[in-house]
Amino acid sequence: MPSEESRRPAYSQPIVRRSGAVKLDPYPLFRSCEFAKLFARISPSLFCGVLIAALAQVAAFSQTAVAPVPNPCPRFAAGSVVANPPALYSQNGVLNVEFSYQQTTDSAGRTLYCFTTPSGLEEPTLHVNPGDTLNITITNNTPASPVEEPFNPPNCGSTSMTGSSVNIHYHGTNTSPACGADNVTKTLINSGTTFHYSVTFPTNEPPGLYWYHPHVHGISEGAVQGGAAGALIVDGIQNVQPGVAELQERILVVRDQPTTQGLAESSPPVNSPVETPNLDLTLNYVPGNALTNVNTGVTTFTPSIIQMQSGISQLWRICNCTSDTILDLQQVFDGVAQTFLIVGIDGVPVNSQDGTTPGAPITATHYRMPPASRVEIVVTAPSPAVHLAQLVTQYINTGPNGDEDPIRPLATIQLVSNDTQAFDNALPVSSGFTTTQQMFGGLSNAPVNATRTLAFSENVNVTPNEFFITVQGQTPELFNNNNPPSIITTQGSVEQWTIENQAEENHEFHLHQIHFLVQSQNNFQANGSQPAPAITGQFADMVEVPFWDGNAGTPFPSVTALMDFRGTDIGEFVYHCHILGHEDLGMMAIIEVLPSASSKLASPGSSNGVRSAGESAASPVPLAVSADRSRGSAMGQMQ
Ligand SMILES: [Cu+2]
Repeated sequence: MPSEESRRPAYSQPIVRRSGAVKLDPYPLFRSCEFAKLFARISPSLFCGVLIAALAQVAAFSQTAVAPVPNPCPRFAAGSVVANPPALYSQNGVLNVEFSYQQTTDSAGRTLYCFTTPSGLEEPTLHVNPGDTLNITITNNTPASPVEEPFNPPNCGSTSMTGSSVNIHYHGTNTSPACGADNVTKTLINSGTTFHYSVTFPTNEPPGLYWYHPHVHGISEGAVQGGAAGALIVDGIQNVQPGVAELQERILVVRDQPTTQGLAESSPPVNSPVETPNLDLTLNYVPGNALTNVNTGVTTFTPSIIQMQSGISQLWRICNCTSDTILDLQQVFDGVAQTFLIVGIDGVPVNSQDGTTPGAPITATHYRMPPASRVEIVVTAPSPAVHLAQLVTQYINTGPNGDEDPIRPLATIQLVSNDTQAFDNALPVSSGFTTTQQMFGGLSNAPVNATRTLAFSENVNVTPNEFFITVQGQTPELFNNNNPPSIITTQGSVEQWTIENQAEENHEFHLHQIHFLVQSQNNFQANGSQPAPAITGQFADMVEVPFWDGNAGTPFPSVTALMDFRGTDIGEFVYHCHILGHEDLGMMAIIEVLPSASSKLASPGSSNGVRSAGESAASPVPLAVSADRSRGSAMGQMQ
């Protein structure tokens, strides 16, 4: 990485950076690759990534334990320049990775978690091509803790969940939910054990930004807040969005963590700037440094620094890799929201799946990001005449029971005359679009085999609160890994689901293994929310359903989507709210996709009528009154 002295800002920065702040260096080997610039005119990050991947392969893939690394989970100081994460690239169809899962405690007393390679790369961006296989050997090197919950057979890895168990979800990927692949319902990797993942990507996997993170029910929020999450990229977006070919790629991973002060968030929510956020944000591990004046209640932030050359356009691949925080991103120059081009949503190039043409970008001035969502945008650097250029997240009204997500700057854009940092380009030249890349092609015109209504609901009269996601007609039940499926469908089917929110806070719908086509966002305005821009008509794996206002006469907000089970993925997997604090407290359930060869058409869906958009929400799903986690009578209603 170039020294700070080599970077001369083209204009004065209004943000004072804390002098003398200690900057940790999480990526020593990656930086040692800077010599590559002396020898290679290709992207230094590409060169280094290939080198590192080659070294990893030379190290011989084995089932032996991955040793812990010293001084794990380093983080940057507030106000640091944002660097791309280190990156690993597949070679000859395979990417072999070794991860040590570790934890430490920082100076603010927060527990940090990380996936680190033996050479010290923390949460590297994992690059694969469609059709590639990603092999990860992971050893859980965190301290052991007592058993909390035995898992019924069939097991995958360890057999009982503990407070230090871990597994990995390959979020958004259309990969198998079998043990050893993208399985979270049965996979447990306990302290001192080693597990081998082999995840094969479909040959028509949409090229774009995905991510990986721990997904053990009950402790996923803490693990993701601790920082154990990284970007996963299926390369080739330029083949579907030719306009991005040869742009510099910047990977921006937004994470969240408790504030250093550990203050409780403002309650009830008030508008910025006089509010205390639920959680602090970090951008590529540079913290936002939320500091609240306890006398005035005013919170201030320290933006990180993104350096750009004036006049240049870049592809920003942004992951909301937070545990709980909703973002509403905007690029603001001297108070004016800038127009940017959206080229990908949740890993799928926009406007790319139906028809015979490559994708076409969508213009927007802001983009709403539920936790776990991704957006890929083309942005242009400010001109030298701009005094303050920032990437901000707008204030989010998450409802009376929701978290505090205030307006705050994520980064200040600093103009430099010569941007010498490593970018993340893997395939800078388009090799051409083919319709075989349309994994979800024709979905909007496919016959619908079943319709279902699902509801988010809460019981806020108990501590901790209980959170449910329930198929209409069933009894709300807290998630348990031993629960049977709540929905059974068949491979090859297309279903229309309406997910409604009966709670007075926002929830964020996620379904593993497949994407869905967002058809409509219903009753948002009636409850004081606005439909999210750009997402209707696109394929997503995350969608937000905002809060219900609590009035019996107001219809529940809902989202209607087409669920695509025509792919190869069969078996059991989950759907849930991706505010992980809600998921950990029960807001998750299991779906089973039977193989198409089965003669049993198990889908009962057509009996679950979809509430029309204008229908009054007169009869919310009753809240469960007990936390009985055994198989309840509700399961008898499934089939
Ligand atoms: Cu939720």
